[in-house]
Amino acid sequence: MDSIEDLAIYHQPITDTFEQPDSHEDWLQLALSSEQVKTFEQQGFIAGIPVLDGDQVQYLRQQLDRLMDPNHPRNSLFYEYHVDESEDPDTVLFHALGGWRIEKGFHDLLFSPVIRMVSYQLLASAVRFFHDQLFCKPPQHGAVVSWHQDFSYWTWTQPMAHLTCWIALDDATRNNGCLHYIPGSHRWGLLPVTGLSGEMDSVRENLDPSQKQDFDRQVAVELHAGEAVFHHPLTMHGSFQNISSSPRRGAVVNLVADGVWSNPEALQGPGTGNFPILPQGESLGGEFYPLLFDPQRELSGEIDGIPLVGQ
Ligand SMILES: O=C(O)CCC(=O)C(=O)O
Repeated sequence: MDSIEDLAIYHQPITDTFEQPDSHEDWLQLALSSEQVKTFEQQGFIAGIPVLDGDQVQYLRQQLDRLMDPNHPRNSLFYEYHVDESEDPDTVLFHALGGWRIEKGFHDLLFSPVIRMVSYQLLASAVRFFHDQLFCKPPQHGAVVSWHQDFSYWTWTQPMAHLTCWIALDDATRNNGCLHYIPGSHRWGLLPVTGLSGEMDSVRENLDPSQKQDFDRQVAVELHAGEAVFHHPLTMHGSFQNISSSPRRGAVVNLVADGVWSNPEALQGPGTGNFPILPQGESLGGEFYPLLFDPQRELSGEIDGIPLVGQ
């Protein structure tokens, strides 16, 4: 049998899909403003960040079609693969982790200069890739993603210095199941896992009355295809059903600050351990956790004028 090529061995772009900045000035053009960084700090998310142009969206959609075929010759490289992860038999949620190892476009998405720069600003640190995800809801019967905090799935890594970038591959609207957020919920502290695609509201059983009230302030984040929303690892978010006549497909890049280490002693059940796990105490690195942005390497350490979280 032919060996299956695993793109994880490449820690640099394989295609020219994403033009890389070649000057300090180019990097600065991509940076969030200090107002945007403040919004992230206050709300726990920042939306409407352009990541992909029209051609890049088309290219990734074609690659996604291939990845959604369970007979893809490299399907075994996925960390996790669910043709349908919905607990409701009447709705469908395609969810998969690890596409970056399989198709070049999704591999190179990690190296999007916008994602690299914005992650640096929001983590205020050198940035490492954590893992990727695909969330796709078919027309008419796309499932919910229940309200949750991402870090509840990630306690096997410490300290909490994580970030999620969700990229729309279709226009994401209220009708087709765009993400919803509870502003300020990143200050609630960590809540337990209560299911990915079952009851939309199951997390509520763990909330106090004031947190339940905060749900009245939930915000729908509608995005154009190619735009992204970045969120904090404790920000409460979820998405409702797709009842529209078009699909709602999203790609996710999850990131960590360089130095986050492996804590498998804290693995806690389904959905929390399907990653390449490193020994207890070892910093994330090696084949599966490439360094994506190092301010010394990319900016020669000249970071004046770049707004960072916590400044
Ligand atoms: O795509 C969705 O609806 C959910 C995405 C999500 O929960 C995440 O990226 O953390």
